[in-house]
Amino acid sequence: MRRGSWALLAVLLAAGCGGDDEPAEAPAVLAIEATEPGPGRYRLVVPESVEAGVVELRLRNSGRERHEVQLLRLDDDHTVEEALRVVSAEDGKIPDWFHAAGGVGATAPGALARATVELEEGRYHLVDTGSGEGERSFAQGGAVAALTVTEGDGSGELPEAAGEIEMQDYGFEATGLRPGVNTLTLRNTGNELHHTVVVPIAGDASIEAVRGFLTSDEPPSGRPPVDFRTATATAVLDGGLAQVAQLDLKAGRYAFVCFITDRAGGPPHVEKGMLAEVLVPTES
Ligand SMILES: [Cu+2]
Repeated sequence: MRRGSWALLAVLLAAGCGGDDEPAEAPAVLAIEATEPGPGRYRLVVPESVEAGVVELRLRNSGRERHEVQLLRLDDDHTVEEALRVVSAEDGKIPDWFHAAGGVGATAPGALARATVELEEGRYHLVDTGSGEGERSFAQGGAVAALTVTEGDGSGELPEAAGEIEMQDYGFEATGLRPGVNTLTLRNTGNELHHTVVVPIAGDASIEAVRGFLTSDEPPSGRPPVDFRTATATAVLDGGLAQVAQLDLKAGRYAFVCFITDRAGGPPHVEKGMLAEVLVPTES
């Protein structure tokens, strides 16, 4: 069949379906721009408020580095400076007033990335926890923005996604992954905070070699079994939360890893077994 007839078919289906149904309510859109106003200076530009409910985040990266956005909801009067100290703390403790509410993963310069989150009412901050080649995170360089989520009717649901990554205490279940840009539900069904760091496994290295590499204090010898240059990561989610995000994958073997700690502190979750080998099959 020629391409043209597929396009025609799509038009016919669109015209023929759903005539009697109300159009699905589109989620509110929160436009975010990551900018670099000067050397070592970073900004996130975002509206001051949005209504509670399902919100589509659209991150436009106007800078030259890869940028990402993590949403944090802070209870009481806790400040974003305190929150950034939690993120970089050595002891790994995560206080009860600190909530990770998802966000947009690392986005290439010039690109527009989307993610959909469910936001409850509260005081939020957007922070860019990436750091490029630098020592300081972009958030420490100024990429921080406050966001008030106001009372809303809480309506709407996360959009349907073709695949899912479930994060548990302490493991991953991935379904429906394919080569290309995947739209995925990211679901934290555990009690602790989790994210998914997606790292290609090098060559025919075993997942046990990856585990040894990631959990050993010894300096690595020889070729690393994973390639962090092409790694990507999802935003962090509190236990019980879900979001939809895009993940660009190639066919092949990946290690899914979580480096977050328990709220009580302790080792990163990879040391509690939160590491999985995931195969993205070649499209049949
Ligand atoms: Cu975790």
